[in-house]
Order: sequence, then structure tokens, then C-alpha cells
Amino acid sequence: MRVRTARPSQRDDMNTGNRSRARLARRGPAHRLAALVAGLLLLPVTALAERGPWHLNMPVGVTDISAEVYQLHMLILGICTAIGVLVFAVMIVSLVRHRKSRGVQPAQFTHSTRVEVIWTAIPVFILVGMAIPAAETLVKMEDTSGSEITVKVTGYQWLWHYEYLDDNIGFFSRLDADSDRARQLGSGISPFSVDNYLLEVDNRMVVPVDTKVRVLLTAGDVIHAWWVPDFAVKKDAIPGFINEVWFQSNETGVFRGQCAELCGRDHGFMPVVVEVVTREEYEDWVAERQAENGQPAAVAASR
Ligand SMILES: [Cu+2]
Repeated sequence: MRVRTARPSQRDDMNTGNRSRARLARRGPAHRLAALVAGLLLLPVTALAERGPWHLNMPVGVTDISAEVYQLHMLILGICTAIGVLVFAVMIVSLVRHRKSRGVQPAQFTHSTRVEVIWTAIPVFILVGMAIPAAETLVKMEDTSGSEITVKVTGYQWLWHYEYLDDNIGFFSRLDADSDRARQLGSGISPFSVDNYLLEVDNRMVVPVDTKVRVLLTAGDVIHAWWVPDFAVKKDAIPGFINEVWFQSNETGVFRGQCAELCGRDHGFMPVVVEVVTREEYEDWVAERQAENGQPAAVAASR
């Protein structure tokens, strides 16, 4: 069972990227500078478009929480940018207007209680103003109550194990064979010829759409981290500990992530792939998996 891929293949993006870079290189430095400035100005706009190799911003994602995290990120980025522009503007104007060559005499004061109170109070207000919406979102991210499905995810060097605790399903998920062949030294296979290179697995995690899924994270050897940017979920999987996260996807599709904790030699080769399907498709998948495990669906249903 395959559903549509949410993103176009990376290869297509990369080809487009190479062509536009080649076109840029043929033009003069002024053109290149103008293109760079235009590109930087357009960054927040392109964040809403498909991701390519030069995509820098966070994705908006497919959950309510990921949209909230994105809005929060844009708000705080805006505040930081405004502060940066203001502080540098004051600094540059002061340096130019009060320079020694204009004959300006330095002021002799060493202390001003009023100024110190102001420059302490303003940052405190700004920080509290940023902390309130951030804390609201964090509280929501931590609230795993009311989840319908619980999946225990265990990180190993260098693959993931998924265990559906309510349905008695368990399987390992490792890098797909095509990526694995291409990544070998001297394989002679171009990574660009492999769709979703290093971002595809043999067994995907499958979950239903519009359903709150709780993920219990742990590890069997060293610390790993389960990361799916489109769900705004990234948490460490630590041996001997259980960490909880949750997500509820508003869209069907295939969402890709990676291990985000340096966990050894093959850290870059343990992707996370989550396939979000309709309720009916999910039930079929559960029945299929249970049959494969030698457990009749009826027995599982009666448990
Ligand atoms: Cu890892």
C-alpha cells in the first residue's frame, strides 16, 4: 500500500537547483548580489513552498503544533531582527556622528541609574513577552493525554524498532536497499539516481490521519533522537529512560526525518519515515501486519 509522496523527489529539486546556479554563474557579480538579496528577502515566502536543497527555514508542517511552532519561530525571528537592526543603527549613527575627526568631545559621566534601569527593564519585558507564547506551546507539546494509539520506538545502532503496544505489532525499520547500495564506498551509484536518498526505509511507521499518536521513545544502546520536522517532533531516545512525544497529522502523506543525535559511525543512515494514511487503510495495514506476525486479526480484536 503506497500513498502519494508529499514532496517531489529530491533529485528533481537538485536538478533545478543546479540549473539555476549555472544560470547565475554566467551573470555578473551585481546580478548575483541582487539575486542573493532577493533570495534572502523571499525566504519567509519560500518557506511555504516545497523544500529544495537550499531551503533554510523551518517547515510549516502538517500538525497544529508544527504550525504553532512555525508561527512562534517567525515571531521571535522578527523580534530578534528588529532588535538587531535597531541596535546596529544606533551604534553606526553614534560612531559616525560622534567621531573624533569631527571634533566631538567625549562625555565625562560614568554612571546613570535611569539608563541602567531602562536597559534592564526593556529586555526583561521582551523576554517575558516571548516566554508566554513559547510556554503555552511547550505545555501543549508535552500533553500526551487523550491519545488513541501508542507506539514504542526504540533506537539501535543503526536502525529503529517500532512496537504498536495496543495491536501487538512490532518490526524493525532500516535504511532501504537502494540508498544502502549507493552509500557504499566505490559503489559507482550516484546518490542523485536514488529517490529520497538516505531518507527511505524498508518498513515505514504507519499511522492514521487526524489521530493523536503517542510515541514512547527509548534506545537499546546509545542515545539516539527521533526527529520528524513536519510534525515538529524531535526528542532524545535514551537507554533506560522512556521519553514521550505525540503528534496528530492533519494530512495523509509520507513524512521523513532522521536520527538527530550523533550515535556512532552510521548515524547518518537511520532515517525515520512515517506514512500517514486514512483510517480504513490503517486498519487494513494493522490486519496485514498481524497476519504476517502469525496473529489472527480476530484474536487481536478480542484482546
Ligand atoms: Cu541514532
